[in-house]
Amino acid sequence: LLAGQEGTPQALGSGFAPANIALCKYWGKRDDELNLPMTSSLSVSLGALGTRTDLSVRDGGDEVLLDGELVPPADSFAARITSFLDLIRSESGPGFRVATQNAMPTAAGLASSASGFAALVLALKEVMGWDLDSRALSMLARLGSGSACRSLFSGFVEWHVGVRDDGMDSYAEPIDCVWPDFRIAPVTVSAERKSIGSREAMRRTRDTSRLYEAWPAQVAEDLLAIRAALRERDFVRLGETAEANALAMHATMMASRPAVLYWRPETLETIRRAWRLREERGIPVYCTMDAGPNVKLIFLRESTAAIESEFDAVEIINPFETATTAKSEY
Ligand code: 2P0
Repeated sequence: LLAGQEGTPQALGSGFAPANIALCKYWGKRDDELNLPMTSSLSVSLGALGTRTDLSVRDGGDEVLLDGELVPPADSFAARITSFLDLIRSESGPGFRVATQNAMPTAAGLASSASGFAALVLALKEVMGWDLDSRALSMLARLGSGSACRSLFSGFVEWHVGVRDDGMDSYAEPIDCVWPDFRIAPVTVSAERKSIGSREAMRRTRDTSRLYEAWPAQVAEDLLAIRAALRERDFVRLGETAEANALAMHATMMASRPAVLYWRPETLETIRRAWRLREERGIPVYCTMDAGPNVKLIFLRESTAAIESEFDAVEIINPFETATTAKSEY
């Protein structure tokens, strides 16, 4: 990927990348080193909510800051950044100071490695002077964290599974669909640190869950449905498919041995509340869940008042709001 890109690093660079939520999930790898997925996946990026990374070259080793605080090098957050930097630099250096800031709704549980690695790759492009297109940058971000390849783009994004062993055809691309009325709202049911990281959980699911055998075919079907729903602006089909896909992913996890179970009682309570809104009041609202107990609601702008009255203090995200009009602060 970086052949012929050697140059003298600039002193400073920065990058911003949005967080993303998958509507058709990435769960399980065919290559653990290169973060090559078993299936394609499709997400929506969260506009101005994401990660900003400021990067500078420094003498000595790397220094990692998160929201202004120095992170100990042994911490897994810093260690993952350093090992990613090791992939892209020669043995003689340089060292970097990586200052990362997350702009996320308060405690919404959206801070993720995806926007972090995508922002880091953009900052590195500036510092290293790489002449790379967005496809190459997406593949570089994928090496840091699989879902990061989708955070290089805004709006709806598809990560193509690829077939090659070297991963050179496994990258994300934006989908030509602007949907200004699309909304997503994280419902935080627990801010606790998760019991098992997604990396290990994915591996365990792939290796021990008999239900995982059915997952790739399910994703293939769901992707077709979601692509068609986006093309036709068919929100019910989109919501039904995304919700069913998330539930199917969790079913594969729960069938792992030992089980991977992220849900808390409040997770199910939240899902049931959304279903009640749908069944009793005809509000088209659907749920998606990732590697944790929190629920994200998806709905259309017209349902905003109903969602706000049912879910206290919920923060509603418009993925198509531009950075200049967004309320997020830096
Ligand atoms: C996704 N998740 O599609 C899925 C759904 C969580 C549940 O991608 O090991 O941090 O770095 O490739 O991308 C979370 O996993 O894992 C994830 P690695 P990643 O958003």
